[in-house]
Amino acid sequence: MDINFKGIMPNERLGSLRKLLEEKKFVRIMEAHNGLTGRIVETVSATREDGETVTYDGMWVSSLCDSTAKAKPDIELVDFTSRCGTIEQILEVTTKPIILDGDTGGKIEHLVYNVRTLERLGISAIIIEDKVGLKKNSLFGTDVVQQQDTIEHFCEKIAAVKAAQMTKEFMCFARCESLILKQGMEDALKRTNAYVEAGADGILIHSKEKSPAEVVEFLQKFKADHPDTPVVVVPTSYNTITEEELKSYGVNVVIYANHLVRSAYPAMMNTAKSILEHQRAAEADSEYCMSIKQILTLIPDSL
Ligand code: SPV
Ligand code: MG
Repeated sequence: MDINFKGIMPNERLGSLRKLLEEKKFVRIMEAHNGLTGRIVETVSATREDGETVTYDGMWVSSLCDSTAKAKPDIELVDFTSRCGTIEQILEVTTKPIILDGDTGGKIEHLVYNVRTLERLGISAIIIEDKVGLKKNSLFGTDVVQQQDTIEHFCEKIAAVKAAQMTKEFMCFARCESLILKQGMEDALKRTNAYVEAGADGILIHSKEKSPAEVVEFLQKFKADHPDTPVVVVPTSYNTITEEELKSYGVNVVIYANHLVRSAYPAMMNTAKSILEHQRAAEADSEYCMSIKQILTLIPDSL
């Protein structure tokens, strides 16, 4: 892994997401929950069949992954200071833009201070979701009790973020949970219209359906009225939809929200189990582990 990088100052990083969105219209974001995963998102590339080499454009600091990596539930238990600790680790070793999963944003009186902290760190955007009370992960859907905020109160939150930010580049995306909570398409459209009206720089529409149909219907309707408003999607459950399809429906940001933590955990479990089964490490070493030489030199000891 190449750790040689020039680094970046916070103000430059902060503005880089807005710039990317203006230039590319479509950006690809992967979750990072520590320095090492930040480095993976920063450096990994792949060459596709058509010869095009592609990379990730930035990082998502997911509440689910940040909590899971700390073995805590995704219920806003990991507090802002701790989230900033994770962000700091990623900032130290990367240069790409960072989008923070801001959960509900908490109390407006606290959120406005946190926005300034995020700007000082060089975070490009916060995404806040229209829920109140004890937040549960959206992918539980209606299996658990989750309460949506009122339109009025959530609009107040958005407006407060926009009024609090010091830079003109910082972005606030409003995440609508109407489809997750089975409140219907009309409710999703009514809310997202209001959120844009309140000053949101873009919206995130979430869904936990296997099929992308409801997201596609939303995109067609929303984009007809707001062709230039950035839209974010998180295709975790409707994972067969391709980036080309998302682009054709007007999506501007795709977030792969949890895939590094979900793939790392099974690998670690296999290693830990194998050693217990075989009463030695030889089998795990050859099957699941990189060599000692590789791990020692994965991160060079100088910049
Ligand atoms: C997260 O990654 O924490 C998210 C996306 O908020 S989801 O888990 O789908 O709610
Ligand atoms: Mg989250």
